[in-house]
Formats: sequence, C-alpha cells, structure tokens
Amino acid sequence: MALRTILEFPDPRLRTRAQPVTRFDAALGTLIDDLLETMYAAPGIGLAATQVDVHQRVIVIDVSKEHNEPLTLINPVILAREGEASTEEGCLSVPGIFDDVKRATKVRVRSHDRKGREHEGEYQDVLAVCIQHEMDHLEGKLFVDYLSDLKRERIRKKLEKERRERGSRPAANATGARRAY
Ligand code: GNR
Ligand code: NI
Repeated sequence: MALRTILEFPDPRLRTRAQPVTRFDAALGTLIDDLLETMYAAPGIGLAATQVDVHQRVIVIDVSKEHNEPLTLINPVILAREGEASTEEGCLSVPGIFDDVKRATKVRVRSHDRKGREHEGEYQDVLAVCIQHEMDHLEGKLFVDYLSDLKRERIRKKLEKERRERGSRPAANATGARRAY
C-alpha cells in the first residue's frame, strides 16, 4: 500500500473527466487500497481517483468513526435522487475551505465493486452528500464550482498564496524544528 499525493485546486488536472473502469484486475485493487490509505491518512470521509491524478471512475468512502466501513464504488451511476438540503462541505483538494452546497438527501446508486460485481444501494444524509461530491470529482467538478465566481476567485487566491508561502519556507524536519543552515 502507498500514500498518493492529492492534487489541489486550481490544478487543471482536477478538471479531467474520468473514464469507466473496464478491467477489474490487480492494478485496480492496488489503486483502491492506495485511495483508502490516502483517505484515512488525510483524514477524509471520501476520495475520488481524480484527486490522485488517476482518471478512472473509482471512488472510496468511509463515514464511520472507527474507519471500519470502507465503501468502494466503481463506475457509479445515480438512478434516483430525492429531497434537497444544504450541507457544509469541505474537500481535500480545497484544503481549509468550507461552504454550504445544496444536494439531494437520498440517492439510489448502481455501481460495481472491486471484483466487478454489480451492486445497487440507497444512501442518505452524509453518505448521499459524499457520494454526490465524489461523483462530481469524476466529472472534473469541485464543490467550489457551486459558489459564486467571486468566492471561488478569493479561494483560489488564498490557496495560491498559502502554497507560495509553504513552498518558499525551508522544510521542517521530523521534530518540527526548522533545518539549520
Ligand atoms: O473529507 C471530506 N469531507 C466532506 C465533508 C462534507 C462533504 C463532502 C466531504 S468529502 C471530503 C473528502 C474529499 O475531498 N473527497 O473528495
Ligand atoms: Ni473532494
């Protein structure tokens, strides 16, 4: 297993539309294991392959506290949606930014598991929100796209400034102290 690097807004690679999975092989298994490990380490409640620069229709989710209810949805399709509610969302690709997004409160989804078996399920509340958020990633869409152009521009500038300041600082060592020159 391995941790993968999560792309951050406004990286243009996050705008790639993912392709359907056609081979349910060992490489797919490795990708899923890496996505789960990267999601738990972050920590986050979901991760789409798009976020680690793999443009295949694979998402992982675990909304449990104990991190013991992993869900893998491959080639997911929403068959039905019900209800509407606004929830505060965040995204590992838009670190430190949280805002309200309106989504369906219940979704019926058809997907495949890692073995290629077809599965249909109904998901509600946090799980429904998370699935819709992750499926947006597969279309190259981010939650900040639902905000105003002005807000999204402000977020872009803030993240670019933070990255600039992070990038020009000497790397910290394992104890958190700055390296001496
Ligand atoms: O960890 C995450 N939390 C979250 C909270 C509210 C709505 C959606 C999410 S998904 C996010 C992880 C992530 O960026 N997945 O793409
Ligand atoms: Ni996200």
